[in-house]
Parts: sequence; C-alpha cells; structure tokens
Amino acid sequence: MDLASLGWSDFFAANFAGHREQGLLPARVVTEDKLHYTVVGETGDMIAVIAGKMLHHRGANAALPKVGDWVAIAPQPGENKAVIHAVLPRRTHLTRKETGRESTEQVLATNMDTAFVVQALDVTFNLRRMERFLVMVHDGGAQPVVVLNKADLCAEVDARVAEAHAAAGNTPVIVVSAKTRKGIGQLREFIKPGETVVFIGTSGVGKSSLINRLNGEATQPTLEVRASDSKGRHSTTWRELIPLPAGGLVIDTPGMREFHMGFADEGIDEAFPDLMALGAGCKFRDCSHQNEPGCAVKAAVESGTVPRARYESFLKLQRELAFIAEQRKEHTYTVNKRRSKLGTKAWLRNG
Ligand SMILES: Nc1nc2c(ncn2[C@@H]2O[C@H](COP(=O)(O)OP(=O)(O)OP(=O)(O)O)[C@@H](O)[C@H]2O)c(=O)[nH]1
Ligand SMILES: [Mg+2]
Ligand SMILES: [Zn+2]
Repeated sequence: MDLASLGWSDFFAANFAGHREQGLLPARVVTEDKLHYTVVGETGDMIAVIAGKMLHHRGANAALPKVGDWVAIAPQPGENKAVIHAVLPRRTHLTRKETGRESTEQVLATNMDTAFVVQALDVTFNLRRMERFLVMVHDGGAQPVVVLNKADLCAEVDARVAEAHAAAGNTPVIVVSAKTRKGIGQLREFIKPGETVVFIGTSGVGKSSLINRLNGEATQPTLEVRASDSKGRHSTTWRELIPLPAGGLVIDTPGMREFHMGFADEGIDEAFPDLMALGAGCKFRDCSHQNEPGCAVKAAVESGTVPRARYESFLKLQRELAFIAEQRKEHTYTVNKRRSKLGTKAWLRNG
C-alpha cells in the first residue's frame, strides 16, 4: 500500500524527517480502542501499542494517537505488531471541547480534508444543530460540506435546501438518499484519491448507510430507526478509517448527542461571520448583542437584514458557550470511558 493513497503528503514528510533518522516508519491510525490501535503503513495493517515513554511524557489526552493520525512506528520483526513512538502534527482535526482546558478536549478524528455534516430530511431536520457541527468543522480546519440525506422521505426538498443555504453561508449543500442512491455521485466528487473525509452528525442520520453506498458494499453496521420518533439507537460504536475502492479514505464516527458538543469561541466567529462583522459597529466593544444600546446586530435584525432565526441561533449558541464555561468551573474532566471494538475488517479485505 503506498503512502500517498493513505493521505501522506509533503506536510507529513517534512515533519517525519527526524523520526526517519531514528529508523522509525510512518503509519496511519485506522482504529483506536483506549490504548490499542490498528495502524496501516506501506507493509499493510498492524496492531499497535504506544511506547511507554510516550505515555509518561504525554500531556493532554488529545496528544495521544487518534483515528486519522500519522504516527512514527517501530515494527516488531516477524510479527504483525508495532510500537507507536510519536504522533505527527495534525493538519486538521475534529475536536469536541467540553471545557476550555486542553486536557479536556476530545479529538474525534484528524487529518481530514473534508467533513460531511449530515442531516436527515425528516422530522429530525435541525438547522441549529447543523450550525453547531459547522462550528466544530471550521474550528478544526477541514472543509465542510452539508449533506442532506433521506431525500426520499421529504416532500419539500427545495425549501429545506434554501434554509440550509441561508444558514450555511458559502458551504456547499448537497441532497442525497442512501436509500435511492440519489446524489451519491455528487458525494463521491468530494472524495479525491489520497484525501480523507469524515462523516459527522447525530445518530440515525445515515452516515454509515452513505459510507456503505460509497463503498459499494455494506461494511458499516446500520440499524433500523424506530418509526415512532425517528430516533435511532447508536449503531456505530467506534471511529474507523476506511479505504474506498475508488481511492480516498473515509472516517465513520458514532453519532454525537447534541448536549455533549462543545464549541470553541473562535468557531462561533466562523459560523456567524456576518453577525461578527456587524458587531464591529456596535457602540460597546464587549456588546453581547442582547440589550445594549447602539447594538448594530440588533438593528440589522430589526431592519430585516439578518433573519431573526439566525440571530436567535446565534444567541442560543452564545448562551450554551456561557453554560459550558460555567460547568467547566464545577466539574473536573473524566476521560471518556466508552469501550469500543476494534474493526479491522475493511483493511483486511482491501489490504
Ligand atoms: N428512508 C431512508 N432511510 C435511510 C436513509 N439513509 C439511512 N437510512 C436509515 O436510517 C437508519 C440509520 O442509518 P445509519 O446509517 O445507521 O445512521 P448513522 O448516522 O450511521 O447512525 P449512528 O451510527 O448511530 O451514528 C437506518 O435504518 C438506515 O436504513 C435514506 O436515505 N432514506
Ligand atoms: Mg453509523
Ligand atoms: Zn451588539
């Protein structure tokens, strides 16, 4: 397997030079299960553990290898095993921040070019939630694409698309159906050989179903959604990097529960650039755009320049950020203890 098709680039090569001198080899993290990993390199996939030295010197949990990371490994001779000695700097990342300190960040996936923010065109359709996922993506540096799935269940697709466009700014919006295969070709156009994409969105929106369509084969488990409330049980329980037959790599993620999505303050700027720009015209520099006199943002809402719904979602996000900041003071971080299973079948099959 050549490194370029796994996403290797000059950026990583430059950062690897020192490790190469020490006789280490580059590999990419495919699955992560606490401190057990599957990595893939030029010689195929291996089970990997992290070097003791690295464990002792690590600062934050975020510094440990995550799915999508490039790592420096020492292969164990004669075995399909390796020891991870270092994590290369990340080009992009997807990070959930439950509190502000670095030790409390949960890195969900790394080094992706594009992030598909998936929403279902059914009763769960929620623009505010979409905006939050977009904040997360912007924050980590990947290119977002809004994917509206389950088009087969929606009679007003055009209206939903218009709403999504209004909320997503310049972010592309595409309409698909994993069921009827509508738009799968369009989805594919965003996945170039050697590039990595991640699917994110709440449970049941159809992330794994779409990946199975791209794959041309069902490798990802999916679950039937309860018809009554459209709520799926979580069917994907681990993150995994999957090679596609046509080139390119996808990372499947388990659906996130809304409440646990944290946001970085910088991300809000990028999700609401229009409001941020207006805010420069407010009378007070620290204007919260709620009750202050001379607020340019409120004036724009009153005059209809900014849709009221957009303003309200901005306020809601601001409140949630404030709430998270409060929580931060009260709770100390507990490491996510969710047990996940290793899923190496895709690599065994393709590699
Ligand atoms: N009608 C319809 N159903 C779909 C479509 N895509 C997915 N589904 C169904 O939605 C349910 C959830 O799909 P999954 O692919 O498991 O969703 P997920 O986003 O991976 O969910 P988690 O892994 O729990 O985060 C399954 O029953 C799918 O069959 C679609 O385009 N149309
Ligand atoms: Mg899934
Ligand atoms: Zn203001």
